[in-house]
Amino acid sequence: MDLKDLKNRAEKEISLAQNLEALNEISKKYLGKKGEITLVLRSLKDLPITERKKQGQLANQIKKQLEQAINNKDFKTKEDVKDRIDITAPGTRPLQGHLHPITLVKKEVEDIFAKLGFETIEGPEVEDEWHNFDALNIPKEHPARDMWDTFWLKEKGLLLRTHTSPVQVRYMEKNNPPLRIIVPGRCFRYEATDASHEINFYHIEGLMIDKEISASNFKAIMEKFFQEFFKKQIKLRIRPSYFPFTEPSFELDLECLVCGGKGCSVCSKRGRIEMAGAGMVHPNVLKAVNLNPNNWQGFAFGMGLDRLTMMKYKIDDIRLLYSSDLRFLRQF
Ligand code: FA5
Repeated sequence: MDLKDLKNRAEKEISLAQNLEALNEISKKYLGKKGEITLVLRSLKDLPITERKKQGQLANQIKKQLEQAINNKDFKTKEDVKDRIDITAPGTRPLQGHLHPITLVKKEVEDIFAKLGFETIEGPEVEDEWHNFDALNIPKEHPARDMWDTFWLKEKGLLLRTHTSPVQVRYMEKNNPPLRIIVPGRCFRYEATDASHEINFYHIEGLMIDKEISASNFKAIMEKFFQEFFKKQIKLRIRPSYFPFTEPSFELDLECLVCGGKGCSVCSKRGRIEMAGAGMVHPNVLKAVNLNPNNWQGFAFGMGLDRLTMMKYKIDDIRLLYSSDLRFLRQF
């Protein structure tokens, strides 16, 4: 038998096979029990020894080649290959969002104050004049109203709150001391923006009312908070200031951690940044919520949450926090 001819025929048939069924037929025809190659191999024994060896080698070689050609046969058209799903390929991760840096810091602040016994409270962003000003000892026409550039709403007497201090009043109206709360929240001011000022920013208000509370309680709580928050000793400065709803009033400055105290655009080259306004709650505020200032005292503070975030992550412009720039946000 002409083994080369057999090989050529088989290869041609394999290449023309359109489906698995046809291929199985070909396999049977050449390699099956009664297949052509099988028969050749079986008939070798009748050949003289030298011929047997030669034919045997060739027949085995052709058998292997045909088996390989059958195994490698691919019926897929080009279209099929394109659409084929490779289940072993590594998957692409679905895009997943994450918390904004201000939210991360807000949560951390809440956790630290919770350990110090402060409950987290919220209040409305649209406020009335009584809670934002009058009850905080800032009557109409009082020059102190100019301390906060206000977005007034068309509806009379309503505004976008300029600070979270009105929530102190709202809480004291409904709850009896002793009290320990913090109030994270959004504030709005009609002012020019720069590296450390936005028209929309966040405060964390703090209020502690009890018997025999003094400024040293405030200092101790703030020192503890900053140490926990920055995980290191931070230089604080408490200096006298003025707020109509506290007496005495302070301002709390932090060494600027963006420049390490050298001076930069965030701290206006001062090396320190103003983090919070604070003071001992004014007797008039306690009276406005029907508490007797002879029995109760306390401290309050309003801390800039954005600035805290900037110090923590060394962000050199507050406007980045509101830019929605994914290149910035993906770093957190
Ligand atoms: C107040 O708003 C007072 N309500 C704080 C207070 C509360 C005093 C309780 C006494 C008792 P002030 O306007 O200074 O204070 O704002 C407090 C902090 O908010 C500032 O120290 C600063 O860290 C931050 N802050 C103020 N204005 C802006 C702004 N435009 N952008 C970003 N952060 C600001």
